[in-house]
Amino acid sequence: MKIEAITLREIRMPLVHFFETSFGRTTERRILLVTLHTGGPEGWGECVAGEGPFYSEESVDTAWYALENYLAQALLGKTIAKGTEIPPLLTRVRGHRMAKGALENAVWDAEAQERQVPLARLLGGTQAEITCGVSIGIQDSVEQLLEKIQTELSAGYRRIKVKCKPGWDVEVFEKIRARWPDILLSCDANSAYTLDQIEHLKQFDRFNLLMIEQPLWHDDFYFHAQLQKQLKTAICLDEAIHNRRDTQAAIELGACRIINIKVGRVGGFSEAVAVHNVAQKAGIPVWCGGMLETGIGRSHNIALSTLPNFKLPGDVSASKRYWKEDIIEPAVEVSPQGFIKVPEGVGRGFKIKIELIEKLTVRKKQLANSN
Ligand code: OSB
Ligand code: MG
Repeated sequence: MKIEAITLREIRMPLVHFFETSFGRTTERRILLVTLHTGGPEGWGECVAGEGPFYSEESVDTAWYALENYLAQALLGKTIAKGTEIPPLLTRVRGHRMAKGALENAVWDAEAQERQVPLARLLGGTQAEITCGVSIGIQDSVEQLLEKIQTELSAGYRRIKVKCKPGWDVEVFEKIRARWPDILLSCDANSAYTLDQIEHLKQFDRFNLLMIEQPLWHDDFYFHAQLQKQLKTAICLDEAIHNRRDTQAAIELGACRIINIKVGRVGGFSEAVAVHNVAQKAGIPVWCGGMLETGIGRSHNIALSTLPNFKLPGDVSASKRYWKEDIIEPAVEVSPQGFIKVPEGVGRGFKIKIELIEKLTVRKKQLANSN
């Protein structure tokens, strides 16, 4: 495919319900979408950067800056056969993984259409359905949290993950376990603790949690390894894993027993598959994380989750948990048993609702080579 032009656009979409983590509350998403114009099929990618640099260093605005000034320029006018050709073209720019991921994934999205295969198959996927969990943010009261958990269990979700932070942890887990002693339950701290709180963190072992996600610093393996030695509960790393080398280093150090893969956090599908492979070789299960994506990112997460070492339920859930109306059709749906059936059609398997996207667009820029 020849990359003839690239459109960057920002859309705004209010969340059905606010989402709160240890680093803050989101009520409306700003989402950067990338469209690749190739002469053939159009490729779409979603940048998962947040509104501010709180989950990682990136934000919608830094991603726009990197894409407009450097990353798009590296691809415009080039003829590309495969998504795997993209990372070497972008390595001159350091970091900006979420921006790079949006661009690379748009190439895979177009490539799957061009080759007339499902995106899941192009990535090497083998699973026909994926197992779904939910991530439930910090609520205004524990009662509200319990109500939300009840709703999600009734909808069929097979793993409940609750966000936690000091003051919203052990007492909350007590109440959850009192009502549901046996559900698959995990927690995500988004780096809310330090090693000084090790005695407190050891109390988490009482609740038979599937894992505790990123309890310590966002950029740390060493102290997570120390913590893991003293905890029965498996540590899962999210923020700290940026690539396959991090994966290997974290595993060799004993910093985690599980890895969360977010395709944007590692810079695109090529690196996500590489992280998956390193973990698989080491016998470490992975699962697919979420970043409050619209249907475009969601469809890409579904495709990635079909790889064989995605052995634990992911944070890939139904469109309606986040959006009144999603920007793809059909919307992503989860069966009453808690599975998403992977689309068998060509490409991402969901159509783009371009009219709706145009209505939601607050800025848009088409980039093309002048020669
Ligand atoms: O740490 O997994 C996280 C959302 C925003 C930023 C970080 C995280 C999350 C989630 C949401 O947990 C998962 C989802 O999209 O359902
Ligand atoms: Mg997380």
